[in-house]
Amino acid sequence: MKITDAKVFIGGPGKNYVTLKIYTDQGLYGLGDATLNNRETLPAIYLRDYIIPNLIGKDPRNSEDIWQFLYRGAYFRRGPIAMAAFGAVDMALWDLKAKLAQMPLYQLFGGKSREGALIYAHATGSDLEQLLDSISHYQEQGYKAVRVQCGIPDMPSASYGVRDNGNKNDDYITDFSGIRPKVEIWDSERYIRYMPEALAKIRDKFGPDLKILHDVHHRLTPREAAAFAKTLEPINLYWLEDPTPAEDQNALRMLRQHSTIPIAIGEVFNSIYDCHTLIKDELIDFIRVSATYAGGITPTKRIVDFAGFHNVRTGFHGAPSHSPISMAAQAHLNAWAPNFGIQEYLVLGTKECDALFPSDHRVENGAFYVSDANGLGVDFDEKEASKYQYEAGSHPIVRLEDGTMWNY
Ligand code: KDG
Ligand code: MG
Repeated sequence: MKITDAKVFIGGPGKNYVTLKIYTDQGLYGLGDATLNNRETLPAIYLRDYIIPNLIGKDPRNSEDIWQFLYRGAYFRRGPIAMAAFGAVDMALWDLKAKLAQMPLYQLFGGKSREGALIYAHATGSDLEQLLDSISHYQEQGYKAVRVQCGIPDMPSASYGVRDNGNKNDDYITDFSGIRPKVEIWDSERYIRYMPEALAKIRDKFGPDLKILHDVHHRLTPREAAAFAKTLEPINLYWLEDPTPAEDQNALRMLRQHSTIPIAIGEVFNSIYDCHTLIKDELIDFIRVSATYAGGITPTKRIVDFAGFHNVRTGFHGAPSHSPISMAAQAHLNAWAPNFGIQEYLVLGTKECDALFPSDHRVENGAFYVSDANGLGVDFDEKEASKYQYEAGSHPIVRLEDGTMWNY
């Protein structure tokens, strides 16, 4: 069996999905995702200029060797651009492998450990009242878990993760008006003062069963995060995400010494080496890598297995920019993983997205049910794809009130 060709597509309904399609001499094709939010053209160029010419003629069944070829062969290793490109190839090869075996992909990992996999949505509000309404909206749809983000009184700009367009499933994190980012102003003191009170009111209103998650988006210093985490303990969060900058892994050591709050981190990690110390030293409770940025299913499955040795559960990234192909790859891992925790989920919900990526995966009552179709169980409609093209977008950047750059 040989790879005969591969193509990269960029675009989607209000999102710049980067989709790889690998063709073979047996008529089967595999699909992979290389969407690197706000830098989408870069993995696409890596795929087109280097990777695809090297794939032609290779046996797609040798997915491990092809992954090692891409990773070791690059010499200058890692980084999100390269790993997203490798991730797309790896997903497409697993898709092909499972199609060849005529099985849903999870069967190749060891079958299902569960039926529905718990998911969480993003509830947001520019103030607490709006946030409470947004949480009710998701609860009414059957969600058992929500990430809650809220505007902070007297903060000059919206705080992280606050939508200004209700509860729609669009990529509200990206501003598609151009490549130059808007500026948001951040104040950690006001945030630390207000957020515990807001979270306590949420717990009071929704009772003990709602799983409440909150994302700090890397904005606190280690000492601030430790103090903040201690005050949140009575609220019983499901997790506190990215409390400190992801590069400073010692920060979590400090946090652990001061608080028992569950910590989730890893959406910006792109290799097992980024996760290694945090998992081995049991400094986190949930690992948040995504199958795209971590380099595909092959390395992500290794991370999941390693995490399992240390009681760390999965909580894969699934931001609004996340492609249904990457989500399908994660859904198969979620169905299998003995140490599954939760899945962030903001993909479906639009007719256009379902038309571009037809699948029988389904969401019901706050859980994701993986399709039993062969392979990843998601297709890609090229005719639909021809309606879309790349649109430049950006995340906001963040500054303190005196103009100092801060972490987005
Ligand atoms: O592109 C950036 C997003 O992926 C990120 O802001 C989303 O923090 C995020 C989350 O938890 O989904
Ligand atoms: Mg996050």
